[in-house]
Amino acid sequence: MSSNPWWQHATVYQIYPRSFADSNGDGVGDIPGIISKLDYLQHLGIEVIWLSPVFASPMDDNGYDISDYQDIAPEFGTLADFDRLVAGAKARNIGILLDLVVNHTSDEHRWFIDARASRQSACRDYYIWRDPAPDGGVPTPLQSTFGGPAWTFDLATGQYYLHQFSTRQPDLNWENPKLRAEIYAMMNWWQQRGIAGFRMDVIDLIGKDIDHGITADGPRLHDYLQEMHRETFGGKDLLTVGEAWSATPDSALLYSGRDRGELSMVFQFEHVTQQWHETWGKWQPKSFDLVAFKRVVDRWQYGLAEDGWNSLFWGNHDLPRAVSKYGDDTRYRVESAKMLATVLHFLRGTPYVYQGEEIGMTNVPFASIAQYRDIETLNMHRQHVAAGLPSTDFIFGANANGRDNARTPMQWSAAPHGGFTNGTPWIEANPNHATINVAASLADDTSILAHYRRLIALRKTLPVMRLGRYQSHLQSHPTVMAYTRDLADERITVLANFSPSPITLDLPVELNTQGELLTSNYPHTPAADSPLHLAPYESFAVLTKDS
Ligand code: TEU
Ligand code: CA
Repeated sequence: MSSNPWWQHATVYQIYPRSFADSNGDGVGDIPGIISKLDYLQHLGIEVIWLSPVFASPMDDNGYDISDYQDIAPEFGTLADFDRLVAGAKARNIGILLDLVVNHTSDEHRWFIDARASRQSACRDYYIWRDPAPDGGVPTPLQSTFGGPAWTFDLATGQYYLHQFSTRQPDLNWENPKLRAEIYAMMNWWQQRGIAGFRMDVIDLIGKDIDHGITADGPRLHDYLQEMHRETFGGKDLLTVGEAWSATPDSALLYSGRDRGELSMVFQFEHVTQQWHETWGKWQPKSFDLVAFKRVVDRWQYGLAEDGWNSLFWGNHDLPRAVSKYGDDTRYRVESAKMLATVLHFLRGTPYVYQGEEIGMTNVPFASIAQYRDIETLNMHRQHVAAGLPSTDFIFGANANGRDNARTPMQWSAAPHGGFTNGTPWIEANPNHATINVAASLADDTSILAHYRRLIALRKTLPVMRLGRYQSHLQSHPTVMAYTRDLADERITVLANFSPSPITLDLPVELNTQGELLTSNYPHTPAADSPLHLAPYESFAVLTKDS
């Protein structure tokens, strides 16, 4: 791996195809819709698009249940459309990351159809089958992430199959070398089509040892990733990022260490799960604790300072909208959205922008379960209500943390459905699209969009922003975050007020706000001397050069 790979100074934009842009009025986003927005993405300045799955799928989990890895779902388009997207993006210096979902397939994949036909089928061992427990019940007590047991009985062959997600997402058996070879061949087939890399779905689960109750970080995980590296993207200068909910700074070094021959980086979720209720998880979220959050940032910035590489993100298609979760999506929506962007984009790592984050899209206040579409939310609603929780209480949790918050149509204009479709969208648009939309943002050079363009442009020109050594300050301050980045004689100082109240701050001597103001979310220039006054959600970054 070269010492300064291209993806260390790239900014990635995640697209959820179903909700991005609908080109044919069927209410479902599609690839021609994405192609029609490439000029907008070029204007934003991003260099990579992470494309959530567009492959053939019965859409039980919106495409994360694949029935054919080498074909495009008709509702999203055709292989020819995909090739046009890759070519159109390349012409704008944008690479396409594909979503590799190989912990499980759809139950409509030909491998599974063959596997469940008989115990002697050629693909039987591509999946994980176990006999019933002595009492005829499930082989192990493992629960699915989407609720209920992780095992389903197959009457025809008299065995249970494992599915860590929905019953229609049977887990693949990575211990089978023939299966692994088929997956590597599929990956190489897509590489031939000019993609820039892979985002890998729940990749920390493929090394599972289910009989010992081990799902994540299993005994053979890194053997498989090193084999995958050798057989597919090794030496091809691609960006590979693994989704790993179990990752810690130490295990992240195993995935992304320079000489490990595995991945470029991982997505870790410690800043997400630290806000979950011990028992009810994300359905009863705890309030945001900045000091706890800063501790996680320090762990990862220091943990991967010498080796490995961080991914940086607030949101994605599974998480609530950043400004609603970490900022204020009413009175200070603009100021807090800009503050969050500044805090994230000056950290050391590769930043990811989730569609709509760059215009400050918010969570959606759905009132009834009938408005939701996400299988996890619908399953969990059923389970919680069956356990006696009033539906309204569950909706409260779903409003805060449900995955559909990220999946409402992209808001392009004040037109009906935010200009996402001329038809009826598969999920309702957020009513605030009348004011929060791309058209209004493009017309306003003080918009959140203009702020993101500035940050993305700075990363291309400032080596200290990409490679500077991270140092945190004010670790115990309850509402202010402060850190510096140093490279040679240059230092960037970042300060951010995470609260809706003005703050007066005695600046420690090592924090100097004098220098070139790189960005701020208020028109005034930050004061030079201490005490420093910060307005609600005020944030800025200053560049100083040693004289
Ligand atoms: O997500 C893994 C995962 O565990 C989350 O889906 C889950 O929702 C968690 O509670 C976070 O909210 C990946 C994909 O990102 C997700 O969209 C898929 O549903 C899942 O894997 C199965 O493929
Ligand atoms: Ca469509």
